Amino acid sequence: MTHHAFAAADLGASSGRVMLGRLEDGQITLEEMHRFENGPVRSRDGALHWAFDELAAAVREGFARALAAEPELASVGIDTWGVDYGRLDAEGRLLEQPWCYRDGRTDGVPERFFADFPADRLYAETGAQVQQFNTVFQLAASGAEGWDETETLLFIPDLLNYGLTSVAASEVTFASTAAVLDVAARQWSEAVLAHLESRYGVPASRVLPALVEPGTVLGPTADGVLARPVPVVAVGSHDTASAVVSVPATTERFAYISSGTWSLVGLELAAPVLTPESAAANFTNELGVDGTVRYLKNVMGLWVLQECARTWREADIEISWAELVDLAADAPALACVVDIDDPRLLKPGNMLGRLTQLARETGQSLRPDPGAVARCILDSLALAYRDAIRSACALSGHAVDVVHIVGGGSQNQLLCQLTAEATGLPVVAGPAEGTALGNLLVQARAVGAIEGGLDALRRVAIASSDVRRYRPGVLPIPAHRWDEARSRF
Ligand code: LFR
Repeated sequence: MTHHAFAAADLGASSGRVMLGRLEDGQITLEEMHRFENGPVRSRDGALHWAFDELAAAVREGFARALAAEPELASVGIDTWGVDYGRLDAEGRLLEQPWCYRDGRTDGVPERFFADFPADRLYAETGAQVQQFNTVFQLAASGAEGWDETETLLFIPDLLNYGLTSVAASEVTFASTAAVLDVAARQWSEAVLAHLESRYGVPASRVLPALVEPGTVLGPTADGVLARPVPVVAVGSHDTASAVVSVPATTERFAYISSGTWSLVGLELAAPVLTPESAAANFTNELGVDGTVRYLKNVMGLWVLQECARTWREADIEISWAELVDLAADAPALACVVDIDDPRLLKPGNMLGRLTQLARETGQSLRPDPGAVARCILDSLALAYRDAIRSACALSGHAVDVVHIVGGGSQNQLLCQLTAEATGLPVVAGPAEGTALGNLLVQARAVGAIEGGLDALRRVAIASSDVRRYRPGVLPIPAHRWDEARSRF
């Protein structure tokens, strides 16, 4: 049987990995080649940046190992978290380490931006949710400095691809997270680019490269990058776009949760929803593979618990992730719930204090022990998933009868069960490495090893994934208790 091999680099905001995928008999098996930490680095002046050169070296190292393990490696592809970018000079050198989207430089920027480019106009054009960290607001915050020296602006995966191939291109699923695309046309928005130039001195139309759709073969790795040239595929280079490809769905009537640092909760649609109601609910229309739209909401995700765990570690309270989830399972249900999407939870720092404050503002009290805190976060996440799925269906007119959870969070059995309980829908959890799998699937098709549309890719995803099923009504938490909990904030 013919076998093909590909390597996927998947970089999240808290860790990165390079996975080798072997495709044989319609099934992909994954083998981890490299795993590394990631996280914003605080400079002396307090600003948050990414250590880009280290990330690029780690990706290269992972690809080198994959090529050593599979000398016939057919291609490589990269996906990363959204919105962030770097600026290159005429020699292709980075002008500065890329800013991290959690930096405070965009505080208050959306409000100022909307004073002369109204929010409803931006939504009608780009379909993008308002998150203060969207690239458009980062660019508005960046000031006019450095643009004369800037030859090209590339988003993080495009920047990594450029380092491998010397080809500058902007992959469209990622570009759609920036709020600078005409989302219906899948092209740069002339209106938004012109505004960035005239109002903020950011020469966006000069520095942004041509857009490419996922599945485009950018070219071989440049001489000396790997032991031999290997084709580089622009995959669904926004991590969520790759994750959605991997959803092992058998019908179109599904909602998904891509669960990691963030939880991205939504639907796959054929066209964007650009209504004022959708704007008011702050749903985003990000672009997906094969002309699809990822109609979704950012829910703050396991980030909040990750930050609490970090604080406990710093205070020498050693609790593993599994222990935390066990403690949460034993804690009382819905004792304290908060609006997990409160913007105050976005930045690193004293999460426990902020959760306590959110509880207090809504007349509740949060017990400070790890089990109660973890339970508060997981219950609050499940409530947020319920809201997001219900609103997405109502706003788009697309009905669902199952929720798919992909990504690392699909291994959190308590959260999966709570999601089934809160939504009243069956949950299918897995694959845990969905993003890497989706990345590999798009590569496999780009080099001709799989033929067909998203349904063909998903057949391979189904054959390749171990899933676990959860049905509602297993825990003693009746529906009215979720309604009551939701009414507290
Ligand atoms: C998830 C993700 C989200 C994006 C956030 C910030 O990893 O890519 O989709 O909104 O990170 O970039």
